[in-house]
Amino acid sequence: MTEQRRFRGNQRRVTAYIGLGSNEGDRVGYIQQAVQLLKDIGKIKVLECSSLYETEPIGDEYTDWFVNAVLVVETELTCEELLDVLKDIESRLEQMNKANEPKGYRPEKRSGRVRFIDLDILFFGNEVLETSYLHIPHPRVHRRAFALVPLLEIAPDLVHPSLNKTVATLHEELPEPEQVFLYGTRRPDECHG
Ligand code: PH2
Ligand code: MG
Ligand code: MG
Repeated sequence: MTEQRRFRGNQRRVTAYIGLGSNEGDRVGYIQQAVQLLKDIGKIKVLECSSLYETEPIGDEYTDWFVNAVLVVETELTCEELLDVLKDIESRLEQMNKANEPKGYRPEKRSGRVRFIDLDILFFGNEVLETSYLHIPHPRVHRRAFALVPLLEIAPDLVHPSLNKTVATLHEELPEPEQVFLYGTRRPDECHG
Protein backbone atom coordinates (compact mmCIF):
# COMPACT_ATOMS: atom_id res chain seq x y z
CA MET A 1 0.00 0.00 0.00
CA THR A 2 1.10 3.62 0.28
CA GLU A 3 2.62 6.08 2.72
CA GLN A 4 -0.94 6.68 3.83
CA ARG A 5 -0.56 3.64 6.06
CA ARG A 6 2.25 3.66 8.54
CA PHE A 7 2.99 1.09 11.16
CA ARG A 8 4.05 1.76 14.70
CA GLY A 9 4.41 -1.53 16.48
CA ASN A 10 1.32 -3.40 15.40
CA GLN A 11 -0.68 -0.24 15.11
CA ARG A 12 -1.91 0.69 11.69
CA ARG A 13 -2.29 4.42 11.24
CA VAL A 14 -4.50 5.74 8.51
CA THR A 15 -4.90 9.22 7.07
CA ALA A 16 -8.57 10.12 6.89
CA TYR A 17 -10.46 13.15 5.59
CA ILE A 18 -13.49 14.37 7.51
CA GLY A 19 -16.09 16.78 6.14
CA LEU A 20 -17.75 19.19 8.58
CA GLY A 21 -20.96 21.10 7.89
CA SER A 22 -23.46 23.26 9.74
CA ASN A 23 -26.40 25.33 8.51
CA GLU A 24 -28.02 26.46 11.75
CA GLY A 25 -27.25 28.88 14.57
CA ASP A 26 -23.62 29.62 15.31
CA ARG A 27 -22.37 27.60 12.36
CA VAL A 28 -18.70 28.55 12.77
CA GLY A 29 -18.93 27.87 16.51
CA TYR A 30 -20.30 24.35 15.95
CA ILE A 31 -17.51 23.56 13.49
CA GLN A 32 -14.87 24.89 15.89
CA GLN A 33 -16.34 22.91 18.79
CA ALA A 34 -16.39 19.74 16.70
CA VAL A 35 -12.72 20.24 15.76
CA GLN A 36 -11.84 20.74 19.44
CA LEU A 37 -13.76 17.60 20.49
CA LEU A 38 -11.90 15.61 17.82
CA LYS A 39 -8.56 17.02 19.02
CA ASP A 40 -9.42 15.81 22.53
CA ILE A 41 -9.63 12.18 21.36
CA GLY A 42 -6.36 10.38 21.99
CA LYS A 43 -6.49 8.05 19.01
CA ILE A 44 -7.12 10.86 16.54
CA LYS A 45 -4.43 13.33 15.57
CA VAL A 46 -5.72 16.37 13.68
CA LEU A 47 -3.07 17.22 11.10
CA GLU A 48 -4.69 20.05 9.18
CA CYS A 49 -7.92 21.97 8.81
CA SER A 50 -9.03 23.72 5.63
CA SER A 51 -10.37 27.25 5.67
CA LEU A 52 -14.07 27.67 6.36
CA TYR A 53 -16.35 28.09 3.36
CA GLU A 54 -19.91 29.32 3.06
CA THR A 55 -21.77 27.11 0.62
CA GLU A 56 -25.05 27.01 -1.23
CA PRO A 57 -27.31 24.28 0.22
CA ILE A 58 -27.64 21.11 -1.86
CA GLY A 59 -30.89 19.17 -1.61
CA ASP A 60 -34.44 20.50 -1.75
CA GLU A 61 -34.99 20.01 1.96
CA TYR A 62 -32.25 22.53 2.84
CA THR A 63 -32.84 26.27 2.43
CA ASP A 64 -30.11 27.83 4.58
CA TRP A 65 -26.50 28.17 3.51
CA PHE A 66 -23.93 25.93 5.15
CA VAL A 67 -20.52 26.54 6.59
CA ASN A 68 -18.26 23.67 5.47
CA ALA A 69 -14.66 22.64 6.09
CA VAL A 70 -12.50 19.53 5.76
CA LEU A 71 -10.05 18.07 8.29
CA VAL A 72 -7.13 15.73 7.71
CA VAL A 73 -6.55 13.37 10.60
CA GLU A 74 -4.28 10.46 11.33
CA THR A 75 -5.86 7.70 13.34
CA GLU A 76 -5.35 4.20 14.61
CA LEU A 77 -9.11 3.71 14.85
CA THR A 78 -10.88 1.54 12.32
CA CYS A 79 -13.30 3.16 9.93
CA GLU A 80 -16.26 1.89 11.98
CA GLU A 81 -14.75 3.21 15.21
CA LEU A 82 -14.10 6.59 13.61
CA LEU A 83 -17.72 6.72 12.43
CA ASP A 84 -18.89 5.98 16.00
CA VAL A 85 -16.72 8.81 17.32
CA LEU A 86 -18.16 11.23 14.76
CA LYS A 87 -21.77 10.23 15.55
CA ASP A 88 -21.01 10.61 19.26
CA ILE A 89 -19.60 14.12 18.74
CA GLU A 90 -22.64 15.05 16.62
CA SER A 91 -25.03 13.99 19.35
CA ARG A 92 -22.96 15.58 22.15
CA LEU A 93 -22.96 18.92 20.31
CA GLU A 94 -26.69 18.64 19.67
CA GLN A 95 -27.33 17.92 23.37
CA MET A 96 -25.14 20.86 24.43
CA ASN A 97 -27.03 23.06 22.01
CA LYS A 98 -30.44 21.94 23.26
CA ALA A 99 -29.42 22.78 26.81
CA ASN A 100 -28.55 26.35 25.72
CA GLU A 101 -31.53 26.97 23.46
CA PRO A 102 -33.64 30.00 24.21
CA LYS A 103 -37.16 29.07 25.41
CA GLY A 104 -39.61 28.62 22.56
CA TYR A 105 -36.87 28.02 20.00
CA ARG A 106 -38.28 25.59 17.41
CA PRO A 107 -35.87 24.83 14.60
CA GLU A 108 -38.36 22.26 13.26
CA LYS A 109 -40.72 25.13 12.47
CA ARG A 110 -38.22 26.53 9.98
CA SER A 111 -38.91 26.17 6.27
CA GLY A 112 -35.84 24.03 5.58
CA ARG A 113 -34.08 21.20 7.31
CA VAL A 114 -31.40 22.21 9.82
CA ARG A 115 -28.13 20.52 10.69
CA PHE A 116 -26.31 21.89 13.73
CA ILE A 117 -23.35 19.73 12.90
CA ASP A 118 -22.75 17.02 10.33
CA LEU A 119 -19.49 15.06 10.37
CA ASP A 120 -18.80 12.72 7.45
CA ILE A 121 -15.88 10.45 6.64
CA LEU A 122 -14.93 11.48 3.09
CA PHE A 123 -11.87 9.25 2.65
CA PHE A 124 -10.26 6.64 4.90
CA GLY A 125 -6.81 5.89 3.49
CA ASN A 126 -7.34 4.04 0.22
CA GLU A 127 -10.25 2.08 1.65
CA VAL A 128 -13.22 1.30 -0.58
CA LEU A 129 -16.07 -0.01 1.56
CA GLU A 130 -19.77 -0.49 1.04
CA THR A 131 -21.82 -1.81 3.90
CA SER A 132 -25.39 -1.00 4.85
CA TYR A 133 -24.27 1.89 7.07
CA LEU A 134 -20.82 2.84 5.82
CA HIS A 135 -19.84 3.97 2.33
CA ILE A 136 -16.19 4.88 1.88
CA PRO A 137 -15.24 7.08 0.09
CA HIS A 138 -18.33 9.17 0.80
CA PRO A 139 -20.71 8.34 -2.09
CA ARG A 140 -21.21 11.99 -3.10
CA VAL A 141 -17.80 13.52 -2.33
CA HIS A 142 -16.83 13.66 -6.03
CA ARG A 143 -20.02 15.55 -6.93
CA ARG A 144 -19.97 18.24 -4.23
CA ALA A 145 -18.09 21.52 -4.54
CA PHE A 146 -18.67 22.06 -0.80
CA ALA A 147 -16.38 19.07 -0.15
CA LEU A 148 -14.03 19.33 -3.15
CA VAL A 149 -13.16 23.02 -2.72
CA PRO A 150 -11.86 22.60 0.86
CA LEU A 151 -10.11 19.38 -0.24
CA LEU A 152 -8.53 21.24 -3.15
CA GLU A 153 -6.99 23.63 -0.63
CA ILE A 154 -5.39 20.94 1.55
CA ALA A 155 -5.05 17.83 -0.66
CA PRO A 156 -5.33 18.62 -4.40
CA ASP A 157 -3.32 15.52 -5.35
CA LEU A 158 -5.29 13.09 -3.21
CA VAL A 159 -6.55 10.28 -5.47
CA HIS A 160 -10.10 8.99 -5.17
CA PRO A 161 -9.44 5.24 -4.74
CA SER A 162 -12.31 3.95 -6.86
CA LEU A 163 -12.56 6.70 -9.48
CA ASN A 164 -8.75 6.97 -9.79
CA LYS A 165 -8.86 10.72 -10.22
CA THR A 166 -7.29 13.44 -8.13
CA VAL A 167 -9.31 15.93 -6.14
CA ALA A 168 -8.11 18.64 -8.56
CA THR A 169 -9.46 16.68 -11.56
CA LEU A 170 -12.75 15.87 -9.86
CA HIS A 171 -13.16 19.53 -9.03
CA GLU A 172 -12.40 20.58 -12.61
CA GLU A 173 -14.91 18.07 -13.93
CA LEU A 174 -17.85 19.23 -11.78
CA PRO A 175 -20.59 19.96 -14.32
CA GLU A 176 -22.57 22.54 -12.36
CA PRO A 177 -20.86 23.28 -9.07
CA GLU A 178 -22.91 24.92 -6.35
CA GLN A 179 -21.68 28.28 -5.09
CA VAL A 180 -18.81 28.15 -2.60
CA PHE A 181 -17.32 31.24 -0.97
CA LEU A 182 -14.40 31.55 1.39
CA TYR A 183 -16.18 32.29 4.67
CA GLY A 184 -16.73 36.03 5.05
CA THR A 185 -16.58 36.85 1.34
CA ARG A 186 -20.19 36.16 0.36
CA ARG A 187 -22.48 39.15 -0.16
CA PRO A 188 -25.94 37.77 0.66
CA ASP A 189 -27.88 40.52 -1.16
CA GLU A 190 -26.19 39.94 -4.48
CA CYS A 191 -26.40 36.17 -4.17
CA HIS A 192 -30.12 36.14 -3.64
CA GLY A 193 -30.63 38.44 -6.63
N1 PH2 B 1 -24.91 18.53 3.59
C1 PH2 B 1 -26.00 17.86 3.29
C2 PH2 B 1 -26.93 18.30 2.27
N2 PH2 B 1 -26.58 19.50 1.63
N3 PH2 B 1 -25.19 21.34 1.26
C3 PH2 B 1 -24.06 22.02 1.56
N4 PH2 B 1 -23.78 23.14 0.91
N5 PH2 B 1 -23.19 21.58 2.53
C4 PH2 B 1 -23.43 20.43 3.23
O1 PH2 B 1 -22.63 20.05 4.10
C5 PH2 B 1 -24.61 19.70 2.94
C6 PH2 B 1 -25.47 20.18 1.93
C7 PH2 B 1 -26.31 16.60 3.99
O2 PH2 B 1 -25.32 16.14 4.78
MG1 MG C 1 -23.31 15.17 5.02
MG1 MG D 1 -23.63 12.88 7.79
